[in-house]
Amino acid sequence: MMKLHWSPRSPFVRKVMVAAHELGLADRIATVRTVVAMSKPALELLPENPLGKIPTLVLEDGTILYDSLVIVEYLDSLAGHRLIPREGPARFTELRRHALATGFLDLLILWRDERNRAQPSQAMLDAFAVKANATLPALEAEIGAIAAAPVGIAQITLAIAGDYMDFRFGDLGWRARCPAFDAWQRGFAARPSMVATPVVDA
Ligand SMILES: N[C@@H](CCC(=O)N[C@@H](CS)C(=O)NCC(=O)O)C(=O)O
Repeated sequence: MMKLHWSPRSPFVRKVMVAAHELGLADRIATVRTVVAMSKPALELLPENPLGKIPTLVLEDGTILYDSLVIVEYLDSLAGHRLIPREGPARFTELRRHALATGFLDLLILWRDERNRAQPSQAMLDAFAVKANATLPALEAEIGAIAAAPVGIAQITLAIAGDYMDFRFGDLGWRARCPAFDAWQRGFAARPSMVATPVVDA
């Protein structure tokens, strides 16, 4: 079995688990609950990942892989490259769309961290809002093309970002602002891979 440092709250861990379900590899991964916090490094994780981040995957031969994209590339290579095209323009379009979706998740996590601080920086809060207000319309504009592509790491990450906004950023009102993204995301969220990996505060 492979071992995955895991948490039910982490959208990046969820990327790996949704990919594993899509690829039929979920039963080869044993999950280990690993508690991380930006302000409180998980010391027991540092020997395996000095950045102290999850997901971190340990293969049967002891090889360690991070971050989420590298892990998904690895799983995808086991299953015949179904989530990330192997080459050509489709590969770079998929990776660029993934970068937008995962970068948006990074932004949301940093934003949440800032706003939970005792004395948040207004400049930072404003900067996060400016970027979110640019990203949501960009996603709404591209969702038709993204939805027309095969299921891949970009769609997976985007659907997870939608659920993450529901989970932590109800005040963004993203579903009302992005009706096409909303409709597509509801459909994707019904896939068994998404249903099997709910994000919960546990
Ligand atoms: N780029 C990384 C991001 C992973 C990440 O930020 N994970 C969070 C949990 S959602 C974490 O481990 N945070 C702990 C920390 O930053 O110290 C990936 O895609 O795997």
